[in-house]
Amino acid sequence: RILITGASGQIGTELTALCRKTYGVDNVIATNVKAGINESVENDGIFYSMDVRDGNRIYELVNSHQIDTIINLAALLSAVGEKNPELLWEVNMHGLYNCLEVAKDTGAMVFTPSSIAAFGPSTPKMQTPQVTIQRPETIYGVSKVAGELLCDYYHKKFNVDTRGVRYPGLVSYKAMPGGGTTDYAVMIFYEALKHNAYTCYLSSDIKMDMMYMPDALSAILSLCEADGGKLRHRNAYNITAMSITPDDLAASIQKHLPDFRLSYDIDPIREAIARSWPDQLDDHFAREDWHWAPSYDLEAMTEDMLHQLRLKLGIA
Ligand code: VAH
Repeated sequence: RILITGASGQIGTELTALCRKTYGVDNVIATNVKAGINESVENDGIFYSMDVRDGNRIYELVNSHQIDTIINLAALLSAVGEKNPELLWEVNMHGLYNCLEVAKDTGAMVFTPSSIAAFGPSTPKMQTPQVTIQRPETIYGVSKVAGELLCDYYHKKFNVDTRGVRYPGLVSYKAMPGGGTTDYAVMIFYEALKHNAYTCYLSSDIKMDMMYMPDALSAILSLCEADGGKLRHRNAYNITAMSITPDDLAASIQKHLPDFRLSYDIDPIREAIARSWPDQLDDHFAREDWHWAPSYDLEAMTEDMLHQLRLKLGIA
């Protein structure tokens, strides 16, 4: 059985539904620090409100539900974390520590995502290697590097089966993003359909790795189902699907909405964070070790996002 933390977040909402469909509703225990966030997560299967800072509670649920896989998504993201570094450290680090401690005692696997935010300004920007300099300058990035190292430590020292990927920015239409630096890549679609215009808080030339949510979800299932003996890395594999700028995204939208206009009103904080991240990752280890292969490129993502959001927003 699978325990998901942060199940009502941008990734968690869709991962919970996919795991319930793939593995059976009764084999997925969804948890989130707060209830009342997402109807389907809370009503379409087993749900508990749970704070990952409460290690005993995690232990209780893992034991009582015979959990063999913990997917730990509970986290504060980059932009919101800069406003509350203490809370981020408690949730992102102590929450992960609690999951690893429970896994050490119960034998459960722990999947927890890292991010391109685990890299910093001194990291090579293009074809960013799997193993390279990691000196991030956000508390979120620090928690991601520390989390990667903590997971590798638990794997090496206590033989805990830890696995993870470094996510790029994630684009999706079901749940809203959680206060990251890449949220523009989601909001632009909502604004394009509602107002045929969007004012972006990042500069037009900021190139970052991005990925459509269906690919992000299949990466979790593929990596968790992979033969552990074939994994040359644990935390965390570089994965990417596209490397784009806000201008690239606007041009792709304009193929469907010719009059869409993108303007800029730079947010210096999120601009500085985005500029500190790589432009394009090298993800060949993931492609070789567990057959990572994204299905959506920019054009396919744009087409599906606009189609799905038209349905969601009731726009013709
Ligand atoms: C953020 N969406 O913006 C997250 C992600 C690569 C960025 O980690 O903080």
